[in-house]
Amino acid sequence: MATNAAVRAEEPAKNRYENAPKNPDFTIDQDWNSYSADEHGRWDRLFARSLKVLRGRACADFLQAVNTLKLSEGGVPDMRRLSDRLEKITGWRVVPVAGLVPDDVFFDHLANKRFPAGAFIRSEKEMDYLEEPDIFHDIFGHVPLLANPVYSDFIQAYGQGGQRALKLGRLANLARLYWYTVEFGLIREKGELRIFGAGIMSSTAESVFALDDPSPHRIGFDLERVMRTSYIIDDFQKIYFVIDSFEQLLKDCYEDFGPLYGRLANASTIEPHEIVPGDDVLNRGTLDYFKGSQHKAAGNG
Ligand code: HBI
Ligand code: FE
Repeated sequence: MATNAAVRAEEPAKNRYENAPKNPDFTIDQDWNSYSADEHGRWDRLFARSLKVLRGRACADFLQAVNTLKLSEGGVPDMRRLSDRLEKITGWRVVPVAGLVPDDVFFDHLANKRFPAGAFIRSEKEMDYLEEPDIFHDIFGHVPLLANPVYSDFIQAYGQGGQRALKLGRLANLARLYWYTVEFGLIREKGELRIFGAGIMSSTAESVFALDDPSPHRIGFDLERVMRTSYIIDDFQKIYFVIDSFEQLLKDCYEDFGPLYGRLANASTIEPHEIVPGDDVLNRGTLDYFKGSQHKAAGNG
């Protein structure tokens, strides 16, 4: 009978940065030299596996930025060196954190063009699914599009909007906007659907499901409709929203959210399986995937 210590010793540390000393803004030292060959190798396998699926599925800006930012140079990226490249393009930097940080801290970083990225990399048994965003989800999924000036302005505006939404008690509505665009958004590109959301980008299974599977709804983006729509966090999405361009997304979100928040206070929540009058329906999903009793979770994979 293995003792607890022996069992614990077998369990790889879930997140070896969990107890790293934190600065007041929750940033930590990435300590890039501490990554093991195993961890570098895992990044390379995740990277290669995702790129194989994403050619023809990810939006052009994403694929171009992966090269511009030299994410393909191999191994876990050194956030300082990556930030030096990114900063020259859009003024953004990537800052290491141990994991999720408090909302107000997160928004303050985004409002100041700093993207917080988890420093830990998922364990071998979490290759296809993990709860918390790890360095692969945050850097491979989120960072490339920060090299796009219009999109990175949207993320900065989201940070500023987040600080205001916290004060107005409307965070749940704003988090839905983030969820259905930054995490799970699709974009029309030369008449085809392409991926831009990081949650899809960093999950090979969802990269296929979101574009090809007949199960989910695919609806044209509408700001108020998105902010009324609840979401599920531990499986594929039942509904994906499609934007025409990052310019359209930024323009739609430049309005003063005050009156919008007023209308949302009296608006009912729309469930993700619903299609409602006024929806620009690109695909009325069969929802078959969600009828099966056992379907795999997608998470921040
Ligand atoms: N912290 N590190 C990190 N990454 C996130 O994506 C994140 C966070 N804290 C809060 C948060 N996201 C969301 O709750 C807000 O977007 C609402
Ligand atoms: Fe994310």
